[in-house]
Amino acid sequence: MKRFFLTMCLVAGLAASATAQPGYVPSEENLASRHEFENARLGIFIHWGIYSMLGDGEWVQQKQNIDYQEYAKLARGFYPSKFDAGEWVDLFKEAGAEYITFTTRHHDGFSMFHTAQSDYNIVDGSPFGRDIVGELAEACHSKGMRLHFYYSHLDWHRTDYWPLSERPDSRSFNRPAGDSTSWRKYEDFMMAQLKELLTNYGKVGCIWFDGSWDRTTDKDWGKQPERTPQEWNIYEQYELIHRLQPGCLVACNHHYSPFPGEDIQIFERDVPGGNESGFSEGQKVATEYPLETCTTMNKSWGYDINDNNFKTVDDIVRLLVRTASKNANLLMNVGPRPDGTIPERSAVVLRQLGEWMRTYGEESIKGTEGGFAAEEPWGVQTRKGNVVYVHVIGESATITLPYTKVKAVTTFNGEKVKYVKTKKDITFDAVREEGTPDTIYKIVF
Ligand code: FHN
Repeated sequence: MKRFFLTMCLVAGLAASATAQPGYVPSEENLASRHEFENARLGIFIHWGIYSMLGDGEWVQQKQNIDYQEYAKLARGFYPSKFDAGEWVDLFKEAGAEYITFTTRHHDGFSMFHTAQSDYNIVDGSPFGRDIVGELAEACHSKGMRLHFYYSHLDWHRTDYWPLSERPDSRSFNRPAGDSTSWRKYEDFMMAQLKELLTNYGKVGCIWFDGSWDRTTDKDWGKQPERTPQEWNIYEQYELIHRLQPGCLVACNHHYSPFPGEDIQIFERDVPGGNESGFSEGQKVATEYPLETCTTMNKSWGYDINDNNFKTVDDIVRLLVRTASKNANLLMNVGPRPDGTIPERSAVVLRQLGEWMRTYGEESIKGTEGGFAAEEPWGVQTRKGNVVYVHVIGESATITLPYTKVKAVTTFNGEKVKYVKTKKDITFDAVREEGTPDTIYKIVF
C-alpha cells in the first residue's frame, strides 16, 4: 500500500512537471546551478562589439540605418589595444559580482569569439585577431568568476536571416533577400555556434538569448506567447545546451513568463512585478524559477559617448536591495569603449558598490531570500537563516512587522534597538541615517 502510494505520488509529480515543462525535467546539476545562481544576487552584463567604435549604442546600425556591408567594415578597424580580460574580471570581482554575462554575438551579427561558421568574427574578421570570449573565459575560470553568454537570436548582417523579421519597423540594411532554404540555414548556423560556445570555452553558467521578438507569428506583439518559440527552433537549442552542459542555465529575454526548457526568468529594466520599462506588461512573476533583473548603468547598453546619465552608487545599492527583496539577481550593465577599457564613471561606481557589498551586501544580500512582505515606502526586507534584514532605503518611519518569536532587533552592527512586542507583531523606529543609501536593521529569531 505504501509503495502504491509512493508510486502514485511520483506519477502525479511527473505529470505536474510534464504539464509545466513538457519534455524537460531539469537535471540535478541544473538545479544546483539554479541554486548557485540565486545565491549570487549580483552579476555584470557586458555589451561590447564593433558598434562601440561609433559611440552610439549597440543599436547604431538600426538607428542610423547603416548599409550592412558598410557596417561590416567596422570590423576591419576594430583593435581594442587596451583590452585586458584579467583586469575586467578583477574589477567585477571587486564590485562584488559573482558572474558576468558577455555579448558573444549581438544583433549586428558580429561574433566576439572564434567561430568556424562565418568569417565575421573577432579572430578572422578583425586586425585584433584575438578570441575575446576565449580570453574572458580563461580569466573567469582562473579567477573564480562564473561566465554567462548572451546570444542574439536576430541578426542584422546575415542574408539568410533577411527578410525573416515580420516587425513593421525592421530593416534590410540593403541585404538581398534569402531564398526558401534560408531559415533552415540560419537555424543550423545558430546551432553550430551554440555548440562551439558550449564546447570551446569550458564551463558556461548560462546562455542568455535575446532578440526573439523580431520574428513571431504573434501580430499583437506579446499577446500570444505560446506561438513565439516555434519560430526560433528554441526547443532544439535548449535541448542542445542541456545535453552539452546539463548545468548550463537557459534564459530568454522574450519578456514573457518562462517557456518550457528555460531555467530562469528575466526582467528587463524592471524589478520583478513592476513595469516601469514597458517591457514587463503582463509578465507574471514565476515562483518556481530564479529571477534576474537586467539594467543599464546609464541609459545605454553599448558604449554611448554622449550618454552621461549614470546611476550613482546609491541608486544601484537601492536597486540591488529591491531586486534581492523580490528574490531576484541584479545584472548591472557596462558598455566598454572601443579600446577595451571600461568607462571611468562605470569603474568608479563599481568600486564604490564593491565597498558597500563587502560591508553590507555579503551578509544581507548574497545568499538571501526575498522578504515576507511587499515593498513599503520606507523600504524592503531580505532574509537569511534566523535573521530578517530590514533595509530602510526610503523615508525613516515607525514600522510594524507581523513577526512573533523575535529574540532581538539590532542595528547592522549588532547594537540593540528598542522595540514593542505584541502577540502578533513588533514595532520599532526605523531611521535612515544621513548619507547612506540603505540603513539596515536585523530582526533575530
Ligand atoms: O535589443 C536588445 C538590447 O540591445 C539589449 O541587448 C537588451 C538587454 O536586455 N535586450 C534587447 C532589448 O530587449
